[in-house]
Amino acid sequence: MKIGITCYPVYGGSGVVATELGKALAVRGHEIHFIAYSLPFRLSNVTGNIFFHEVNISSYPLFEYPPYSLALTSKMVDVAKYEGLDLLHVHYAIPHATSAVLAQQILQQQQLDVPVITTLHGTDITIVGQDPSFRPVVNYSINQSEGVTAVSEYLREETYAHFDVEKDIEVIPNFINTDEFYRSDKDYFRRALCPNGEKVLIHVSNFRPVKRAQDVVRVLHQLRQDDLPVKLLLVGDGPDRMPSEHLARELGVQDDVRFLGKQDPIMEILSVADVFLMPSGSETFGLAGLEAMACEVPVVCSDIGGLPELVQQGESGFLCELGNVEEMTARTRELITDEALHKRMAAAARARAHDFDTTRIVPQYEDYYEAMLSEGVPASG
Ligand code: GMT
Repeated sequence: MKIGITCYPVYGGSGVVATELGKALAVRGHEIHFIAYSLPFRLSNVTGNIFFHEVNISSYPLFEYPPYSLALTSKMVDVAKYEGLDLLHVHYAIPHATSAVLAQQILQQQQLDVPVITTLHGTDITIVGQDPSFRPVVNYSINQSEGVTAVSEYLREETYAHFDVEKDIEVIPNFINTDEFYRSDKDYFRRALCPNGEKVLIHVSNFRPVKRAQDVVRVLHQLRQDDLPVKLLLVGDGPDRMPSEHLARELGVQDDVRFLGKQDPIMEILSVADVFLMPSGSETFGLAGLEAMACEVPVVCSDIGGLPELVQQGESGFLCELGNVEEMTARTRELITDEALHKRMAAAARARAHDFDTTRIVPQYEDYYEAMLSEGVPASG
């Protein structure tokens, strides 16, 4: 198949999933055309049957807000027509689904049928998509897509609860290539970070308020109050980074926290960690948690959203009441002080990651594409 994929190419889970999907589909013989405003960050080079089409936006004095969605639509039309795409698969509804639906309608006028599949990822449904300034457009774009997938059961139910969607939403969970993503020996890095053999907690996010990064600093503080030898690595950047830095200083734990900023070699960093902390207020799947689990790092997270579909309570991690720092601290303490428990849960985390291996999940997308193509594109309107 010739598949057009659109995603946010920057730091973020939906872009990672879209990119890894494109790479895995290319390995399976499909021709993949990424359409985005820059090269997706996990797609370092474009080779063989993977192509990249950059969306350029012309500036014009009238455009206080350059219309990216329209430039994207035009690029989709162009690529679909001249590369002969079989379908467009867009990740994150805003504005990708809308651009794709419009592109499809333009192509239909030229007697070209290019079905649109929209994968819903998270805040496109749970937060920003529900804002009155977007909701009618998101609703329309979901309904006009031939196929709609969601990354968890939770997200599927949220979509039905908050939007007027009647069509079936297929749940296809996120995935990871466990052959390429695994814990490796990074002892020199660990010794440099923890010269006295301290345990390592890690948090990876884009530091938006929904990630509750300050709770992670509070967990560290409580553990240090008990004199537990522990360090905290914070990976990523965003609006809550500075408040988290301030909090670390205010609580006097700044020497035990390292803010690493945005990092690409995430597997190497996860390889020195003992516990992954994810106190999020909303999380439809928790891809960062899956990456940690693939590196044998048990997850201590909020018991919300799609996280219970990923983390098995007491086996591969601990699900805690949202915002309950004491509970998260207690669970983390158990993991860093009980070697046998940690060993068992680290192995269970890796085993759980295998359940979401690329080889199990990517064929589900292929089957879904084939079903969409064989059913044909219904006439619009
Ligand atoms: O929806 C977002 O906030 C952004 C999105 C992203 O691009 O990182 O994250 C969501 O999609 C990820 C990939 O499917 C999921 O693993 C994340 O749980 C989800 N984030 C939230 O629901 C907050």
